[in-house]
Amino acid sequence: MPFTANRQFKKSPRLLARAEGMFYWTADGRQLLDGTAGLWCVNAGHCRPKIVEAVRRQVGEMDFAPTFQMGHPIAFEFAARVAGVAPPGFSRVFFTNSGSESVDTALKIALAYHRAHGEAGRYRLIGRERGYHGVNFGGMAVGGIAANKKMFGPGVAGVDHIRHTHDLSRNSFSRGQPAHGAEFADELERLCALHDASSIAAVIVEPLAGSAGVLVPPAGYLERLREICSKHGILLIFDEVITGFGRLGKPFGSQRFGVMPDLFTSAKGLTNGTVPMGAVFIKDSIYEAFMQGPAGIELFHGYTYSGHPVACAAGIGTLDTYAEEGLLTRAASLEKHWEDAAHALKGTRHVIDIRNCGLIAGIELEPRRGAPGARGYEAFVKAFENGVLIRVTGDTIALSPPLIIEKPQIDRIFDTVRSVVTATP
Ligand code: PXG
Repeated sequence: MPFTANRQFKKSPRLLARAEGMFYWTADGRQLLDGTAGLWCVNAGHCRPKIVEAVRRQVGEMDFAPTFQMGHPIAFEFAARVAGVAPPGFSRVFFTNSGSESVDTALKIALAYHRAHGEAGRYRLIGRERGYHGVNFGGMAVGGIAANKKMFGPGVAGVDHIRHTHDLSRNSFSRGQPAHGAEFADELERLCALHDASSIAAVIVEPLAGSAGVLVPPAGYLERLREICSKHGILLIFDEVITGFGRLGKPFGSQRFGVMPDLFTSAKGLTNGTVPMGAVFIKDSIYEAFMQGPAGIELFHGYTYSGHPVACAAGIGTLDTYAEEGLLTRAASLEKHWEDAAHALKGTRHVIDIRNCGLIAGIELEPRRGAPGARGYEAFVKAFENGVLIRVTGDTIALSPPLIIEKPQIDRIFDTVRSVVTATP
């Protein structure tokens, strides 16, 4: 099972059998309030009629069509629609089937772009400690979570990392962007000096690091990264698999933080989690550079299921739902209530930090001595038994509900977290 302790799970399985709106139902019929939008993906809530109907229609009309040297109208229709919600200047989209594939695709586009415009010597890829970019070889290499790498050998050559941005001693209990740490971006200058900037193709970061425990970028940090990348001709890639599609109160994290990358990845909220799909958004000038190259296939890359018709239909139904209900900006109107509810947990037993941005919160618990992760896992199990689905990564509780959530449901999530954490030894 994916990222699951199989033996532990099979002793007492947790099975979800049905979902609607803000709720799941377990196989034995218990209702659960969804505090995690599935796995950060069901931004419009579960089983929304427009999406269900669009998928149903498409699967009956054309189930699959070949994608190499062929196309189908709905893929172009969805590409145009989704580019319409992206920041200006990103009118080109490459479809994949997951966040991991989006990351590896974006890294390959970065390398191929430099070759296309005469800088084939740029081959290095820079990631960040505590970054999560999925599980394929490229994403694993630039990722910065040690446990994700340790079983799998040396991986991709030419990769280095800048330090993470977590700084509990200066920034604990920050509301929104922490005040300290813009200077952590200067590490990129150090790597430019070490490796020679002209060998570096791209830097990839999550605008807000999700899986590593909700690390909000310090004020000025992303601006600084952008500045250094521009200065040295390095492409900046934002991994927006979690931050995309309204999670931070704007359609994309780049818009929330006011810093534009050169490429960005997405998945999850792209189809509301209904059908697996990812997309890489590409700055127009990068696309144009490929179109100046020799005749033939400009980017030698693609998947059987790139732009799968049923996924595109789900995506169109998703965008319709987001638009009708204003969901790509709704988090902004709930953010104050969410932030206050989260920070009201300050002083709760075991809680050593609370972080928030948009409709995301991270509540860090002090690890139990000699058993890191145990306290977080027990809180998760207790919350599940109490009818609320939360997510833990190590000892940090990460909350990211569907963007249709109502204020009383926000209160219920944090009340439950308070009681289960308090009751955890
Ligand atoms: N990039 C980022 C930033 C992600 O968060 C991926 C890439 C990979 O996506 P796929 O679709 O290949 O899984 C992710 C995935 C969690 C959690 O609870 C986060 C993810 C997946 C599962 C659990 O933190 N993020």
